Amino acid sequence: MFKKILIANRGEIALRIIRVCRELGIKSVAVYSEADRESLHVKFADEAVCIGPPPSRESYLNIPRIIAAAEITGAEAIHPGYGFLAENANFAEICTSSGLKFIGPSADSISAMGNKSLAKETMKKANVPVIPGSDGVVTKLQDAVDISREIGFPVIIKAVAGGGGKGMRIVRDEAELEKNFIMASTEAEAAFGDPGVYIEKYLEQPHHIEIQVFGDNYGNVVHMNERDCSVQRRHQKLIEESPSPFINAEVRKKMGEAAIKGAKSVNYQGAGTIEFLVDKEHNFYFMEMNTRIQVEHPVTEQVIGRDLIKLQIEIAAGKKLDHKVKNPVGHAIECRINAEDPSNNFRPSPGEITGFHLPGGYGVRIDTHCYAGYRIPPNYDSLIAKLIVYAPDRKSAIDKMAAALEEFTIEGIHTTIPFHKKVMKNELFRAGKYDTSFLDNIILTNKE
Ligand code: MV4
Repeated sequence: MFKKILIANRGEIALRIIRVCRELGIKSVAVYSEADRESLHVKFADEAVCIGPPPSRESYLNIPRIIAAAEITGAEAIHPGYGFLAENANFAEICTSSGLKFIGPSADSISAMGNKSLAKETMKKANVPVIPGSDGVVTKLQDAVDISREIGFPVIIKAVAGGGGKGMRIVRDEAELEKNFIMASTEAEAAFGDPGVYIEKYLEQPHHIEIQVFGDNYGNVVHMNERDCSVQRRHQKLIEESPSPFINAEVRKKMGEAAIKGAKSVNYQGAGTIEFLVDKEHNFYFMEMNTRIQVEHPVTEQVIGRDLIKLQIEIAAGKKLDHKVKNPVGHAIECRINAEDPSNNFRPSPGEITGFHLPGGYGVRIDTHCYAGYRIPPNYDSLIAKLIVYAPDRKSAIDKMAAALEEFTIEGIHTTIPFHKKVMKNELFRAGKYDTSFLDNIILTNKE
């Protein structure tokens, strides 16, 4: 096992990783920007190294400084968390060539999934269902026309270097195709430095359901069931739950098996997530693979009864997977508490937290790096806490979440707590009848 790990991240996930290190008797090294001097990850790590000024480019994305921090402190491995450098194949490669174990998949696996069109082809070859569309990148307008006619409108144009909803265009008829094709490619070039786009059939109001997978260094891959992440706003997830209220045991089994096939086909090591779009008839299609631990991993931990961060570290250290596929037990829901004002278009609301009271009790979990007197810097994402509840069934989990949200008090800034309280009371949500268009609809019908 490693003796010392550097955590190349901040916020709740840095703290979450530090806690596991302490449990395993591993020394932890925090890195921090000048904006994060007062952060708990700096306070609770065994050592901390300042790696630069507030902008991410100059600190949490500054590869030479992070590698230098690991070398100076004698760390043997780097945990990238999520965001920042977690899916940067170049960073994973540099860690390896510097003699540091990157806690995650190989640089090759990261690259293979980073190009969204290539990832789709890889999955198709592995017999994982994919959405009908172009074979790879489309460069000529005539090809775009031919493919769209063949699969039928509406179609969606996506950037190969995109992901997470960036640079997508929905095209409803042929007259709209030319202008959107050119704009999508131009935007992709500007945003990602790669003009490549691909085309697929546009599915109306799909469900976003993802499967957690884990691979070890010996060719073993397991899945850990699904998370339903359909409650999203502008491609930002707000609520996740496991199991999904939409799929049954048979669909779960098929999706899990497809995810394992997909992960095996790229010799996947460590924690990963295969995202699927699921239509009304429960047909599921590969969308993207995330080659990192995700924000919403706690809902999976609750229903399968395992610490996934601990498992990531153990697998990186060479341990064999001992996890067998098992059905979810109970029901877990996570609400993302962001420093945003839901009554003002979710506008960011950084600043000082003047009052802070956390809910608690049986089945209530909070992952947060915040405290009364903490100043949320404006430089990073707005996640301030994850409130996770666990109960025997979905209804009790929703009731527990509603009660916990009532008690959760954050003063001095705006948060998404009032938004979550509304969702927990919403009849469609309570009935489990929601898809990715859910928030568009409640904003229309719930005008206050
Ligand atoms: C789609 C789609 C419908 N059809 N692809 C959004 C995130 C990006 N990774 C892909 N996304 C979508 N791709 C086809 N062929 C609808 C979406 C989509 C969506 C997906 C998941 C969760 C929320 C969403 C909201 C709008 C659109």
